[in-house]
Amino acid sequence: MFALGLDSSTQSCSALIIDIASGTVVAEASVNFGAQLPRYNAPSGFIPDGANGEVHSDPCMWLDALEILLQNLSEQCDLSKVSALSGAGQQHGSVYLNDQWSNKIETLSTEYSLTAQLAPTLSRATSPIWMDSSTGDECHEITASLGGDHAVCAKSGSTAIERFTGPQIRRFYKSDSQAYAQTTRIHLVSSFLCSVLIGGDAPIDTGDGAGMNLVNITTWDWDSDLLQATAPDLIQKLPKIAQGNTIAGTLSNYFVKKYGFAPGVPVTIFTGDNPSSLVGMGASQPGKLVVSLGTSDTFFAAMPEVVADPAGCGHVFGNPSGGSMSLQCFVNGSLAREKVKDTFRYDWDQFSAALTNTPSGNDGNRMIPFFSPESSPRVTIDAPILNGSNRFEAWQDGDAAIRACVEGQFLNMKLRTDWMHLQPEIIFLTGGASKNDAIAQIIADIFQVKVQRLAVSGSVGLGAAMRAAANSLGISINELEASFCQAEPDSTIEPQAAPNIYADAAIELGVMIQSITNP
Ligand code: XUL
Repeated sequence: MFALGLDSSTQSCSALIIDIASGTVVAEASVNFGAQLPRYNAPSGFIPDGANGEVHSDPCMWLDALEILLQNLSEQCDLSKVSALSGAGQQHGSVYLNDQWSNKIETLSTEYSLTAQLAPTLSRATSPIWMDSSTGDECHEITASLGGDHAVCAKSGSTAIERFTGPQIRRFYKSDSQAYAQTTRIHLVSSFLCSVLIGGDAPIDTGDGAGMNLVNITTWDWDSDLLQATAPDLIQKLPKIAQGNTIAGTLSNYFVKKYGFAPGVPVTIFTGDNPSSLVGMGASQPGKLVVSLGTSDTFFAAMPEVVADPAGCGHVFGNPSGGSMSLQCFVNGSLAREKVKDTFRYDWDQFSAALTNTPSGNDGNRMIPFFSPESSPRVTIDAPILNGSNRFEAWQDGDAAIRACVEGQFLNMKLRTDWMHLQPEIIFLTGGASKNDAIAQIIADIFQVKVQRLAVSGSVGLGAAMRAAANSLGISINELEASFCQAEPDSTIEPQAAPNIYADAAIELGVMIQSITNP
């Protein structure tokens, strides 16, 4: 039994096919938008140099990539063996369709490409994506209409955010009301691609849907106040919201005829890339946290109960495996670690040695390690704040500065995620810096829980394939996790520091942070 998982991300569209019986990945392919589809002039997957913070992509590029990808997969593997399919899309991006859409999508012919048939159904030529920051005014308007940040966050799981789809829709309505009026359907990237695959309108799942500032996280349905604050007649233009285990339909004949899939393959509704990654990392049940160390550091976890961040910095999304998940982004990630390293002209080995040479708690030397405006907590700042010995505060103690930076990052992460009421049993660490044992040790000590590195690559596509297998082939998520989400050998790090060291340090850093957020 094969399950196919698709991942339409910012720079590429990838897929993998898993064989449930052998617990292996049997085929993998990826299409890089910039390199393989240069005619869209989007070297990094989006149209560069947009005005006023606009960042758009051409949805036809995503369709062309899907076709190249399936062609490539069909050359590697007999696609008639695929018996379940699902996928994920970059979150927040939206596709605007006109009154030809519903007919065209049901009558796709293999004589023409997807793009040739669906380009005329777009009521907006390009799609705003998650990198778009042009909607500051619209966020203010939606917030004012609801009565403040707290109200928007309590209802939708996030404050009004520039990249979220509701503010984007409002900007479209305000700037081109005629094209908005001609729009009969608005899809997310995820639900758009799912619709194309089933040849009909697919629902939006609660995971990706919660990234719109339009879905109520208590009812998991469209929220009438948010809809009203966003744009007129919006409810008629949106598909249904559904839980992640919903089967959207079966694969359309277009794909059966063109790529050799068997007829009747069930397609599970798509979700956002982050919710899909939660599943692919083996963390879809509460108790398992994922910390991804990248340009920015990201924290996500299945939540035992639905609560919104009272500080309005975090996000609540639906968990594709049921319930909800949290996501919190820390802008000052790898770049901050690198800046401190470079200040002392250390290489990465010296950076790691500095962590080993200094004690847990860093003799009371503390740093708010923000080199640029931070989102968790929201603060405009351009240089770290140091508190400790004279040498340390004067940036003369390289080893202490490096430990203070890493401790500061993860003490802040602990403080900012307390609202999620998690009871962690394990942290799965991923991303570039996750291989660094000294950083992993500090994370284990601060959270007082064991840290493990997983051998999973492509967790978004894998999560999609696992969801498809769980929903359509009757395989339990536990069984799938045991087969596909393996830890790297010798990758487990147990906490070593006494719990009170970092409990006290968190209080001290909390006071420092409070003084810059509420001066
Ligand atoms: C999440 C977010 C990004 C996108 C693209 O809120 O904006 O992670 O999902 O990956």
